[in-house]
Amino acid sequence: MATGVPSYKVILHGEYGVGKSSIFRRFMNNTFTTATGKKSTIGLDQSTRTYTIDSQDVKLTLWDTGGMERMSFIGSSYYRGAHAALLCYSVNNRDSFTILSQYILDIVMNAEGAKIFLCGNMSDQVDAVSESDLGNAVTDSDLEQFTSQCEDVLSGVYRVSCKDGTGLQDMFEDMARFLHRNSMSKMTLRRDLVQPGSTPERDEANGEKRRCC
Ligand SMILES: Nc1nc2c(ncn2[C@@H]2O[C@H](COP(=O)(O)OP(=O)(O)OP(=O)(O)O)[C@@H](O)[C@H]2O)c(=O)[nH]1
Ligand SMILES: [Mg+2]
Repeated sequence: MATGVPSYKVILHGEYGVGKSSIFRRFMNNTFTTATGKKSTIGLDQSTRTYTIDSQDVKLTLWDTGGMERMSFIGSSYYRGAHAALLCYSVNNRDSFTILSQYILDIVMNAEGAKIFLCGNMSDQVDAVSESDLGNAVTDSDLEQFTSQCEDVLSGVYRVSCKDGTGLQDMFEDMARFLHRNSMSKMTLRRDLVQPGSTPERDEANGEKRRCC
């Protein structure tokens, strides 16, 4: 059995300009900048933080790319081994929201088995204005409709603001908790299936022992 601190890879995904790199920066060193970081739009960034979940240290590694995941040469390493995707949109931009189903398909096709967390960023821009001035914003009923349609696909739904920091740190910790508990429950299930002293099933076709992985 592998030893060491459990580690979970989470990739950022979503339309250009929704705040993926800003989320990454909040994760990395809890900062915010209004300047679009050139570096993050041309390459891959990754940062790791440790959380204590159920009295155990757990590592979360967040990966960011400025839309380069759409290019196949970076795509495979970006998606490879991802335990989860943080699918981002801007609550102030309906287009970034209506395109989410395409991104979900993309994740399902490229990062098989990855959990999907939904993150509506830029809540500061919407919370500050009245209902009648919402304009291009994503409404609560838009979100409710979408999340009920995708209930089975989404492992968590968050609303954050990178500008004022609302919801970010809780979101990261919640993802770490979800991924770790999910992994632990899978291990328990596996242990329950292979009872000590039991004989692994034989392949009926050739009488050989079946490989488990
Ligand atoms: N008001 C406000 N602005 C934000 C927030 N998050 C990000 N921004 C701004 O939105 C712009 C785009 O943010 P980025 O983090 O570069 O977005 P991105 O998704 O990484 O963009 P690409 O890498 O080009 O896909 C920047 O000018 C940020 O300062 C937020 O929560 N509130
Ligand atoms: Mg970026």
